[in-house]
Amino acid sequence: MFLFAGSISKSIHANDPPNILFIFSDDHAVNAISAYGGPLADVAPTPNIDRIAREGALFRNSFCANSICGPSRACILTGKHSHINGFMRNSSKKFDQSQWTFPKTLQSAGYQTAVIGKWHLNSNPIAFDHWEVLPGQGSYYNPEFIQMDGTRKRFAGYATDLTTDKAVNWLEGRDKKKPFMLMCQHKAPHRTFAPALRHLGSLDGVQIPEPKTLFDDYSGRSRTLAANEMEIDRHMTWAYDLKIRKSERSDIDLPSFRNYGTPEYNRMNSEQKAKWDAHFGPKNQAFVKAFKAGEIDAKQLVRWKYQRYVRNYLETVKAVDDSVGRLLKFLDDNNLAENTIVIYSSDQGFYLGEHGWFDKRWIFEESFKMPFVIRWPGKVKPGSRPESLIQNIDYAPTFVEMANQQLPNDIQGKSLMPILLDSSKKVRDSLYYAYYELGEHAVPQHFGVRTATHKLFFLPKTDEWQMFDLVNDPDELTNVYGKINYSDIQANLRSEYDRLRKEFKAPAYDYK
Ligand code: SGN
Ligand code: CA
Repeated sequence: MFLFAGSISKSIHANDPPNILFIFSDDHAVNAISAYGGPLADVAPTPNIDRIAREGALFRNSFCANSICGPSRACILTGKHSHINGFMRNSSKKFDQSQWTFPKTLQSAGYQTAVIGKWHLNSNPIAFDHWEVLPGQGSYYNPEFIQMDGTRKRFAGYATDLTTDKAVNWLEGRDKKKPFMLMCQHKAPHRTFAPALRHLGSLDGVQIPEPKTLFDDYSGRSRTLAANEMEIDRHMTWAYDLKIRKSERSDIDLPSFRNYGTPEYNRMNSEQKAKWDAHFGPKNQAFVKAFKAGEIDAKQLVRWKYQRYVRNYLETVKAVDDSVGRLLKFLDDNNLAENTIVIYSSDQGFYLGEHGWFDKRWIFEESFKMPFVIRWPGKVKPGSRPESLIQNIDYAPTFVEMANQQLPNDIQGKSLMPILLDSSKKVRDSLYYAYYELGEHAVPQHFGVRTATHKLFFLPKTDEWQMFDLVNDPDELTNVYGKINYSDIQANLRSEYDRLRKEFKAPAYDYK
């Protein structure tokens, strides 16, 4: 069929079920995607993700239902909130694979299905003709992948590149008579934000703009914020996060929150270590020298850490963007671009210094948001910018409708098809959010609602309500809950919150 050229091949394609290429990363904040136009737009190295946004739609109001890795992935597979799909926390025992997932429907409809890269659901994938996944969080350098026979195999190289190689290999060898659904899921740019060696230094000399809230003092909001263990200032670890090993700083007194060691460095071979050291060594020496000379005060230290953190993070993003470029080129070169839907998304957002933080978990914008850009030639208008609130529970019903299949009737998400065909459409007026984790980074459980203009959430442990006016206070610095001039809005949000909890069958609070 690929012998035909131009319009003939197009018309044949138009009748075929579309292929779905879902490119997914871990902890990629919208602020680190140039096309989103945020404060880092000039330095975010994402020309290929930007290309998807240019040739398709970019959803500005895209959110997760639970801002943490495994739970977000479970929401995507099932189209249901965490308390219904059962995977409420990263530490949840096992993803219940007996329940409905969208790959099951696509596979039985004749799609060839594959997932490659990060899975993180304490189980082996089901309903995929092919899978090859990282164990747990996986490693950046010379990582292991779990094979379909259950064994682990170590591969030389860098996780993002290897994941892409495996995705391209699978596409090349697939059964070309069937449509495909491929989930290419990167570990990057998750902590420890370790770039491909070829990208080390690619942002040298670039000053990363600081967020307005880098020195947030957490006043005017829940007292729990100041107790979170995710501050660049107090909780970033020297070797693990900031890449200054003990041997490079042993003679200076730098307080360290915890010592996680250097697991990624230890995985490298001597050639890889040499490249790493050539990049970080002289910079670390200069930093230690300046620190010893008393040239760096407390505020400057936070600024220095911020620069190093976000530079590494963005350099890590660069290989993810390369991956997108390679996959788009594969589609172009193989006459597949016309009939393949391409999506780029990430499991949640991430703080890039906003509120002085790294990590995620909170319902605050930077970690609540998920990137969502989609190209679908002939259906999605190039350059469109839908405003509708969307959520990760919507992906499964969307994929099922794309494949023209039937959806079970207990799915909580909504198909985005109406918006894809007409970007002025909306699928909902409010979103429900629930975060259930218990330990790491000390972010308390919380549950909330967001509309186009406001956000309200509840912290059961401290029995606090928080409310934010997103129009007048986009950085979410002032809790307006209980303020007299917000009483009508507050009452509306409270009843919307109750309505959503009822509609979604949310369980009672349990914060032991
Ligand atoms: C790891 C990280 C945390 C991170 C969680 C969850 N610590 O535990 O910083 O918040 O993952 O991330 S690390 O020492 O292992 O890097 S998630 O994206 O998988 O949910
Ligand atoms: Ca994640």
